[in-house]
Amino acid sequence: MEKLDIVLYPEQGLREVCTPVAEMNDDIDKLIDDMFYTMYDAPGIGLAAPQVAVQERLIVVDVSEKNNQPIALINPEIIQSSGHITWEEGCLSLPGIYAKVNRPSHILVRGMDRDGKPVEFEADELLAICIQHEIDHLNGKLFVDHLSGLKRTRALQKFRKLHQEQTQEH
Ligand code: K2U
Ligand code: ZN
Repeated sequence: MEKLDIVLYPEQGLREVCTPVAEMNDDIDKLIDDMFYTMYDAPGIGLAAPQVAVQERLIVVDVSEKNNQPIALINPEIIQSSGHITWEEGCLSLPGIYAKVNRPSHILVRGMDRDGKPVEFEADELLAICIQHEIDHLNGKLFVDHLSGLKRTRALQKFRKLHQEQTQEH
């Protein structure tokens, strides 16, 4: 297991549409282990491959209290969505920035598991939010992109200010 570096905004890779995983192999399997390790260490409840500089369609999530319900999804797609939910989101690639985001509260998601088997399941509430947040990453989208112009501008200005101070401190 290896802790991977998490890519920070405005790295270009966070704005790219990621490539589908062609086939399961040992490299992807190790990457999944390293992504879970990195996510739990952050700590976080989700992580997408482009956040660790891998431009492939792979996400890991675990929204359980005890960090014991890991879900790895390869080439995930949202097949159906319904309902509405507002949640104060953050992002490991935009540390220190939080904002309320509206998303569908119920989704039907399809993909492949780490054994290469097709999976399809329904998700609600926080699991639905987390999977949507991670699939956004695979499409080069960040949670701040769901905000209105002024809120988005203010959030990114705050991030730049926070981050510039850290850069200048070193
Ligand atoms: O993709 C990421 O950056 C990890 C995100 C996932 C996420 C954000 C907002 C809402 C749901 C999932 C977070 O940084 S994980 C951090 C976190 C921890 C507890 C609750 C919400 C977010
Ligand atoms: Zn994120």
